[in-house]
Amino acid sequence: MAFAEPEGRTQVGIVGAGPAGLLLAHLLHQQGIDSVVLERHSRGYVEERVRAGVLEQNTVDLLIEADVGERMRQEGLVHHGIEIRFDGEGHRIALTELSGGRSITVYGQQKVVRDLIDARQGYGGPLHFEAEVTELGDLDGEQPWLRYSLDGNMHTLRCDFIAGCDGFHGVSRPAIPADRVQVFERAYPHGWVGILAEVAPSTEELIYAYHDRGFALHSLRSPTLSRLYVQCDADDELDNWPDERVWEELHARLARNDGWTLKEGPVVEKTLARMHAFVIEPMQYGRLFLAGDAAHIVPPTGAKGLNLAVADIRHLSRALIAHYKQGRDGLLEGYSKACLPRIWRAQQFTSWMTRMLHPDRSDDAFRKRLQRAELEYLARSERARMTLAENYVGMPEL
Ligand code: RFL
Ligand code: PHB
Repeated sequence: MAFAEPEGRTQVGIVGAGPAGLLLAHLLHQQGIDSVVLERHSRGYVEERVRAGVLEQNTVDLLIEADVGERMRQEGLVHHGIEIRFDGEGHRIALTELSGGRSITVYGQQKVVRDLIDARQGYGGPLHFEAEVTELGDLDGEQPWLRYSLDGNMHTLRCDFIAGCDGFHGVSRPAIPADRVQVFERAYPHGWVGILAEVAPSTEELIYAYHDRGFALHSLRSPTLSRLYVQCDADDELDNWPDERVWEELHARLARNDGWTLKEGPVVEKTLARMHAFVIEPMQYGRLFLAGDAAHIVPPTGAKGLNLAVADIRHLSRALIAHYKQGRDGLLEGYSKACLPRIWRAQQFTSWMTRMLHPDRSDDAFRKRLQRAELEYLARSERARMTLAENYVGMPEL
């Protein structure tokens, strides 16, 4: 490589300042390992981006262990159950009781991101915003490098390892030769229109609702902010969803026979997300390691995406620490193998939740009956609810 441009060096080059990249940088720093984080968007953008809200027990435990859980402990809402609603009736899944004492915490992803950025800036760790990585090279050599633009100039960074934490649309995954990996993919015919509304949540626990008009979800962010979603078609457009239509559908789909009502408030954010499942195997090539959405995507129905990203980083950080501290590379070599069982468990769980809760225009009468039988089984059987609960809170041993 002969680029006439400023060169830098670090131990681990990290592409992307989402939860995966930021957490990795933090865990490495705690062990004295250097890294540089490069993020193509501005700080304001990544801190404001509204996304996930449900943290599994494993995720919460890791953030606390890593000393970045203080605000989450104060502001996060610990939940012990969720509701599955259909035919105007609610059915509680007692998550904690059915999972041997585990719970979930509702805490916005952008707050996790903000806590990690604050921690990184607190000790002056290199973290560059508006720094877009355009190319990765020598991934199967001893000294991989990446090129990025910053302040109108191109730079190169030589690394021992590169962590591709740049989400589904990043540059890291496409840098792996296509014949060295296998891709597993499924497009769903559904999307979700999501809103953030300035109104006290109308529920204490999350509500997942099945309705002939489509799925709806009532989630929350704080005592004064509600997060709500309605199912739409995958090829739908946000323009087709003015606020009034979103509320109308939410009222209809979340209706309960006992007169429960949904409170409305000003909509402060609205997005449309299409559903997609994706896994790349293996999640590594030479000295490049993929983590989080760069390596896998799940539909949001099981609330797993962020939690899987954190679980990948748990493995990757341990593997890099073993390399630098003990000179042992077994964990690095086995990184992908260690992550994949959890990823496929989450794929199966979210695929099941998605199929059970989303009616599809192309469903025939037989499939509709199967869907109903599945929901009624959940309402009747504690064993069925236990299966949902242990998957939803996350399985500690995976
Ligand atoms: P991210 O968060 O996408 O971060 C990747 C970062 O990389 C940057 N980047 C680049 N930087 C430099 N150079 C380049 N060439 C770059 N290309 C990209 C991007 O700008 C970005 O900042 O990936 P990460 O860290 O892997 O985190 C994954 C999670 O964000 C994602 O899985 C979750 O948000 C998914 N998800 C949910 N997960 C949960 O666990 N629980 C939930 O309740 C939940 N709800 C959701 C969700 C995702 C949703 N959407 C919008 C897809 C609800 C929704 C609606
Ligand atoms: C959210 O609060 O944004 C949320 C909650 C549960 C999900 C997906 C998203 O399954």
